Amino acid sequence: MSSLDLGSPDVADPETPDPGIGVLAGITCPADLRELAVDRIPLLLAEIRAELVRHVTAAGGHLGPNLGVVELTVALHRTFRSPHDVLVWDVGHQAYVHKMLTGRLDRFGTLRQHGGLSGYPSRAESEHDLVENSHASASLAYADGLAKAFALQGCADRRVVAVIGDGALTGGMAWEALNNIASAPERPVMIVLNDNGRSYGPTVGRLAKHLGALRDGTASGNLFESLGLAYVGPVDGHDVAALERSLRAAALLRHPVVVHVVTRKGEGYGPAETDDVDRMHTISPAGPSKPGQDWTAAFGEALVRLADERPDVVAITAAMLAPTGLQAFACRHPERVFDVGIAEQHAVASAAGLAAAGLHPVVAIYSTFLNRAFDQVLMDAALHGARMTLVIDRAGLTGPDGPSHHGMWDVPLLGLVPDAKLAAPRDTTCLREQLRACAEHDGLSAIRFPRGRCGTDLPAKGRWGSAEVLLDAHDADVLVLPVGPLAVPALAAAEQLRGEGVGVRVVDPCWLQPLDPALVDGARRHRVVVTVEDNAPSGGFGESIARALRADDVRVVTLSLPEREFVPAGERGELLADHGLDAAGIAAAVRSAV
Ligand SMILES: Cc1ncc(C[n+]2csc(CCOP(=O)(O)OP(=O)(O)O)c2C)c(N)n1
Repeated sequence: MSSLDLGSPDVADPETPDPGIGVLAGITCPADLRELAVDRIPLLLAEIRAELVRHVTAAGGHLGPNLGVVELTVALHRTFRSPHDVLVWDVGHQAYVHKMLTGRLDRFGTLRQHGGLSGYPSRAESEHDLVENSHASASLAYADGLAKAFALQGCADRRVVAVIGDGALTGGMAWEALNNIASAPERPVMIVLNDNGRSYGPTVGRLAKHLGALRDGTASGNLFESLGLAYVGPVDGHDVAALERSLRAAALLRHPVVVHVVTRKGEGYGPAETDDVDRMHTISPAGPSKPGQDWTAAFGEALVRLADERPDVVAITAAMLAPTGLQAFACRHPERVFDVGIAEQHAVASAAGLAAAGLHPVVAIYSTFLNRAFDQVLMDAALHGARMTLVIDRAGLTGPDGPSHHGMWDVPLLGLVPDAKLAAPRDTTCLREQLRACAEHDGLSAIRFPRGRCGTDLPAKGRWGSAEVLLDAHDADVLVLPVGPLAVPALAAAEQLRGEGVGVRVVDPCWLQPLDPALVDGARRHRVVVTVEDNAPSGGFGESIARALRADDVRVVTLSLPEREFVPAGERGELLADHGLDAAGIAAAVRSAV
């Protein structure tokens, strides 16, 4: 077969004609792709790239990773017979092309929208999707489990193929799985290593160096072969024929094997190829950006100020330097920022080590990924009295990334950690003050804020201990306690209710744990207390208030996300409204309680 690598035309180049979707529209399932004449493939690749760019630049999503796997996805579906053979996509953010080729092209325009296609594989959407967790480094464990099951069930003809990026390969889970996969030569799991040298930014650590040496032929050994895995590659990930040859050769080995595929993130789209920050790993929808600073940037600035005064402050990220706002700190104090790879457990446990030696580590992490490191927070940090700060971004409803990305478990989880303090700022002034207080705390503390813009400051009118009164109403017997920026809809609800003759006091608790006794005392002077939070209810703030007021004659209404349910994708504002956490929902809850 001759090489099909034509060099990707730049779909952003105005000189490049729009290829349409003449070939792509004819692919309704992978079998169509296998029957496609080889000379049609270059046009198919161009059509896929144009569709990716057209839709993702308009609606937002993971552009760079998908542009990088166009040829790889085509080759995988031409070589294997999904769903009989199982393709497991690590993270799943790079599965857009897979969606187009498995019968979802007509709905591609609904990607990541409320009621539309998920931004990750989705079992509800297709029999070709199996794993939708979107938390990195888990694909090899799934593959190991599937291969074990197929062996026991006598389905040895079903191939298991995991596609994992070099970034995801830095995660501990991947290595636990490799240890298992390599020890069973009779179970031929195929690991397709999609090596583009990047996570968001360049992949860090010694493993990344080794992959680089394997890529350019200067490695003195081969880590995978040393483990007992077969190794095929490196193969040009933008050459479909070469990919198909390598995948077939690897399948014929009937042995656990790593196929080392070298790709370029953002391939074929100039603005992505030249984006130094993250190759357009993920982009926002087109349109004017909303005014004001976002929470991540506000945290980044506050941390730089703090770190300028406190040489003991160091920062840790699990492969998300820019997305967690640490870029400015890294430019100013590069030696005080540690990117540990996609390794949240290591991030927290190594932070405990930094703390044990007298530094003050700040672990910047998305709420959903903190789930991975709960044991490290509890045992490695809290049990040892580690003085450290967790900065939890994307807390609460996050939006279009869906159930795996909503930050709805950090409050309940941290509620289990003895002596941990947890703050939720409502605006940037609070963020700065609370970050400082966290860094001064003699133990583990955390601060949580959502995705999006911060809005204007909401000044306090008074204090109840560490809680801040935002709206006082003479003789009010209803108290609303909003968590963090939910102060905004709470104040709007109070305004509406005032017009109806219902007096409402709004107090920002500021610290969700431990509960300030002054807040509890103030709350018990009301007939109705309404708490508002966008996290899971069990172990949430509302539950602690209700527990604290259990012996009092106070009606406590707790507004939160639903109990033990995964929340689907949607815009944050839309989802808040769906769950009664907007001004109208809060006002309605007060009306029915009084
Ligand atoms: C446990 C976990 N931590 C962080 C993330 C956020 N994240 C999504 S993709 C990504 C980088 C993945 O890099 P790689 O596996 O090399 O894939 P690429 O995007 O380069 O194709 C990260 C850090 C995640 N999904 N899961």
